[in-house]
Amino acid sequence: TADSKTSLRIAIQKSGRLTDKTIELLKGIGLRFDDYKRNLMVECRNFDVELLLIRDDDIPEYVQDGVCDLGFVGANVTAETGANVTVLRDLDYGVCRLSLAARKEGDIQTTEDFQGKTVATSYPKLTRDYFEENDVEAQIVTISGAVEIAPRLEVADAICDLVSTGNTLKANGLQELDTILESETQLIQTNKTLSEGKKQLIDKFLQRMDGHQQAER
Ligand code: PRT
Ligand code: ZN
Repeated sequence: TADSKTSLRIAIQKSGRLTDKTIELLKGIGLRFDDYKRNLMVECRNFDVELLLIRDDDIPEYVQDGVCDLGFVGANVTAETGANVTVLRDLDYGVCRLSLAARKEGDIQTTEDFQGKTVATSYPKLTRDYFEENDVEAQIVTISGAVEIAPRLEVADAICDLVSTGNTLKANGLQELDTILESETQLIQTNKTLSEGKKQLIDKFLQRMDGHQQAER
């Protein structure tokens, strides 16, 4: 039907650190839906919204391409993918930073010390950009998980990874050096042309979100 075509499609992380908070937020602003854990796509019962549950890495590109109109995703992921999207809101969860770290009391202490060294990361683009800006030639080793053990395995001299409490670095004998990016969860919107119907739905959605955010304070 014409109605189902105007449904807002919102991408959220299927299963991970952002999932519970995002679901909580959506329920908090009055959206009703069920069984999101088992499905890739979930329709809201009382709002013209369907949720697409996917890996966080895919969210910025889905929103960029207009497959989804909105998405909830970490600023770190959007920055790494370099997706062309508009940030509508910065949210107060999923807060972390992308930082360089090296062995405590090792020979890497400053940015210049990275010259000629290897750095393991899941964020090759942001890491490469950082070294380029600082005129340091470091070799980037891209790995998808457990980056913090790379120095011990001698896969790399240092790492560039997300940090929140700093406990993971500490537990692995690593010392946080420079921060490349401060991150939090963001609500992003596609830059593709939207129908009037969708624009109105987004306005309504944002009004509810902002009202909810205020009520929480
Ligand atoms: O399966 P999918 O691809 O969707 O999930 P994922 O495994 O890629 O991501 P997930 O769920 O681990 O994280 C989702 C998002 O949460 C990230 O993209 C960030 O925006 C945000 N976030 C916030 C974090 C952290 N804090 C965080 N601490 N993501 C990861 N970490 C990891 C970090 O990589 C390191 O291993 O936690 C460890 C460090 O934590 P501390 O507290 O010891 O410093
Ligand atoms: Zn991911």
